[in-house]
Amino acid sequence: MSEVKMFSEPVPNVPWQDRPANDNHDAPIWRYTENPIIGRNPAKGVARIFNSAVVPFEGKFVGVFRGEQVNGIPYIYLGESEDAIHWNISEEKIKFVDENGEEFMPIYAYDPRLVKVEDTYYAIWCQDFYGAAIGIAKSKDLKTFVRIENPFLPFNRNAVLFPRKINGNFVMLSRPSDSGHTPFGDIFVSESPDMVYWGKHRHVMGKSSEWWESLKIGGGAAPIETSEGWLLFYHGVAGTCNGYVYSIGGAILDIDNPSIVKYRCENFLLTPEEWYEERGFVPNVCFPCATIHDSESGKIAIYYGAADSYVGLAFTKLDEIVDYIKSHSVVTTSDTEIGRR
Ligand code: BMA
Repeated sequence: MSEVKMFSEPVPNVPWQDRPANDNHDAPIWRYTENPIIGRNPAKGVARIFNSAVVPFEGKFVGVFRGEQVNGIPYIYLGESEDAIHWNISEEKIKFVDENGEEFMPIYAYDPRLVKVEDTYYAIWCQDFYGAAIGIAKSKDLKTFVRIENPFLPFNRNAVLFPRKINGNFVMLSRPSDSGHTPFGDIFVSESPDMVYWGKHRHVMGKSSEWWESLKIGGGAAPIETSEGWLLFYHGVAGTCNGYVYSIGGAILDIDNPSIVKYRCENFLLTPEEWYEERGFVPNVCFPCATIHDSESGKIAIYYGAADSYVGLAFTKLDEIVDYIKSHSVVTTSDTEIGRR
């Protein structure tokens, strides 16, 4: 097995369970046996939590959770945990404010990501801006969230920030879309010197001919910096005669120019097969939004929304997943810049 290095802070208390001895899955990624880690009605007024993101914070863990209120409107709730498995979800929505500290709430907010760049945490979500678009807020203490400029024009979803600047700029993946259930979609990357002005837009990768990602794809967890490149867990969607099926895929992007796909796994890494993934508000959805990873041990815990109803947890090891992605890599013309290669 190759020696792959992870460049990030060690997180010795990363949640973990060893791979079961009798696990027959092809990809080296396995579910937590006590899934789902967040079940229905997790807080007063919140019917379901899914598609949520977590980070290590002061020896513990904090997360931003997509909570579907009992009136059906999604919002973002803060949660805290000692072990990153058992979560206390606040009953209050996050109160977003503007630069002057005045309340500034989106009409709705869903599919949040949470990424630390330098000394600041950025929560990024999908919201209404005359249709589906991306919202961002910054926070130093994970208590007060100050909204900053919306990065992109509508329609867009699945914005995922890289955990460090590249060549001096903030870097963000996104997935231009329509304002509905979007039967198309590729991953693009954009840069910003200040988190206000975004440009240098590049295509990263498109849907593929593999059935599980043949309709559309979208960024998932914040990319993990490794000696092989940026390790990206994303979602790929198949359009079946019975609706969309969301699986988790893996790719490795060039470390200095993440619009270049170095490796892309032709196989899904995780696809709906457990009851909490196959059955729920929207069946057959595995939707990754975050990882917690430990650079010392190479352990990676992946947080994913399941069936738009639950939060699931899966595990992998850096060496094993990188080897698997590399040995099943198929990079196609949909992964290259038009007119460049
Ligand atoms: C996408 C998003 C996700 C959701 C998925 C499956 O378009 O809205 O929040 O998990 O559909 O319903």
